[in-house]
Amino acid sequence: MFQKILIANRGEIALRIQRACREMGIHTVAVHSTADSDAMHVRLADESVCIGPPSSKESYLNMPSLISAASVTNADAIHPGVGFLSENAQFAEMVEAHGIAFIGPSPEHIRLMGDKISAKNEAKRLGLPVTPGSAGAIDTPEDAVKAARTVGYPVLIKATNGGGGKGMKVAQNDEELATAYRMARIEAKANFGNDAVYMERYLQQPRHIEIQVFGDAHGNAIHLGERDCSIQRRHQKLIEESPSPGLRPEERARIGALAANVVREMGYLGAGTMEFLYENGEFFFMEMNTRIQVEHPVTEMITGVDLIREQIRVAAGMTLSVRQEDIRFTGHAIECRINAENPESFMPSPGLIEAWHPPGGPGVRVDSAIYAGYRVPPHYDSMVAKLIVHGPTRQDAIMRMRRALDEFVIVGIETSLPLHRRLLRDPTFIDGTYNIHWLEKEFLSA
Ligand code: MV4
Repeated sequence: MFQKILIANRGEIALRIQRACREMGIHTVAVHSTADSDAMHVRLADESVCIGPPSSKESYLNMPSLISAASVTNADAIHPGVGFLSENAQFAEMVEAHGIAFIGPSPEHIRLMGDKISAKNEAKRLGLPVTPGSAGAIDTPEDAVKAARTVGYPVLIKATNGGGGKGMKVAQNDEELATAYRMARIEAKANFGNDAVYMERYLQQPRHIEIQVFGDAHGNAIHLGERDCSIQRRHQKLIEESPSPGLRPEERARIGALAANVVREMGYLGAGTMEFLYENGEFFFMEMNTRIQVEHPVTEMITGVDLIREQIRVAAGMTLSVRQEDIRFTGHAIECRINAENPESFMPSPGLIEAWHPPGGPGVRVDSAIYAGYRVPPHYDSMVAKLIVHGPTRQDAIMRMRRALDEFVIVGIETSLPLHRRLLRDPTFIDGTYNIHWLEKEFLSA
């Protein structure tokens, strides 16, 4: 097992990883920008190294700085956390080349899944249902029209190296397709430095359902059920829950088994998430994230499995500590992401935390790196806390979340707490019939 892990991240996920390390008897190294000298992840680590100025590009994304920090502290592994370099194949390669373990899948698997066309082809080859679409990249407007004949309108043009919805364009007919195709290529080039695009059938009212998967280096592969992440605005998730209120247990078992089989066939190592669109009882694979995700706590709450601990174990060559048949899905969990932002305009609201009183009590978990007197810096993601609740039923979890949101006091900055308090009282949220468009098209525009 590793002696010392460098955590190449900040905020609540850096604390989450430190906690797992401490419970495993592993020393931790924090890294931080000059804007984060007072951050909780620095205070709680065994050691810390300043890796650069405030801008992420020069600090948390600075590969040579991170490798040097690991070398001078004698760290034997690096955990990349979420965001930043967590899905950067080149970084994973560089870490390994320095004789340091990268806590994540192989660079080859990161690369394979980073290209959305190769990810989809691999998923299809290994038995997952995929969205009907073009066989590969579409190189000319004429080929786009041809592809649309077989795919069927409405169609969606997506960037091969895309993510976060950037460079996606819908077209209802040949005329719209000409514009959509051109625009998608321009946006893809601008955002991802690569103008390759492909086409899919556009699903109009799907839910976003993702399956947590895990593999070890001994041929074991498991799934840990789904998370419903349909409540999102501009591709930023606000609420995640498990189980999905739109899924039957047989459907979970079926798609979960298919997802775990892909992991086994690929020889995939570590945590992964397979994202699907779900519509009219059908799943369509979209992409695979090759990292731990922000919303992993909802899965931990219903399965009792410590996902960060499993990541560390399998990266060190140990087996997964649970087999599929040991995994029980118990009760219901909901996570609300609390951001430092105006609850109506969604404008960031960094600044001094004057008072901080997180909720507690049965079935309540708060993952946060905030404290009273802390100044939320303007340079990074605006999420300041994840509030996660667990209860025997979805109804219990909703009542518990309402109670916890009402207890939560954050003074000094604007937060999304008031928005979540309204959401947890909305009839459509309560009946669980929402889809990916509900928040923006109905809740926020009402
Ligand atoms: C889609 C889709 C409908 N049909 N693909 C958005 C982000 C990117 N990862 C994939 N996305 C979508 N792909 C087909 N064929 C609708 C979306 C989409 C979406 C997906 C998940 C969560 C929220 C979303 C919001 C808008 C569009």
